[in-house]
Amino acid sequence: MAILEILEVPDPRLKQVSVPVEKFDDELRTLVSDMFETMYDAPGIGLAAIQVGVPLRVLVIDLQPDDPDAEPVACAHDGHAHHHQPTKREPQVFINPEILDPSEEQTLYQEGCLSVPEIYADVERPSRIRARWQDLDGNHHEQDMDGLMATCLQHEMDHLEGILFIDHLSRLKRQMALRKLEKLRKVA
Ligand code: GNR
Ligand code: NI
Repeated sequence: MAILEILEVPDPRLKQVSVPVEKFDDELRTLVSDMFETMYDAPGIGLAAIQVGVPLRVLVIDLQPDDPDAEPVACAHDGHAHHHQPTKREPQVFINPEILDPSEEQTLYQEGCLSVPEIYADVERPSRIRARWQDLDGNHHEQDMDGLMATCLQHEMDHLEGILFIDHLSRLKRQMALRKLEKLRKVA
């Protein structure tokens, strides 16, 4: 297990189009477990492989990120005292994901991105989608999604095409966001 470095704008690797996974092997399992560790550490609710420099069509999502300020909960329900995460983790892996029938209805959501730190902006995306993907064993899944899950999956799918959420903004708003990030980096 390892926490990987998250690439940030303007790293050109973030503009790469990621390629489909063909081998469902131990190397893929290690990548996914390192991606979860990196995402929980950040913390974030999603991560695409290209954000850690790997141009494969692999995403991890957990909409229940750890609250870094919360104390681990002591628990003895099975007679043995132990600690567990205060929020229940719901890790989900999406390999070679596709979006089917996006709704015409759009939703506005204030998005952020671990590769564009500390910048938040409203992005409009289809409210509901049907997603198709493979799991770590190569089995296919299909599911309807809405709410934050639909938004997050579309944000992550964009990374696979080399697109960042700021690319959905007007040129003026994108330039303002990138200048703000430059300023924040200077004081950091
Ligand atoms: O942690 C993240 N939060 C988030 C909030 C709104 C919409 C999308 C996201 S994804 C982001 C993590 C990230 O950068 N994934 O690529
Ligand atoms: Ni992102």
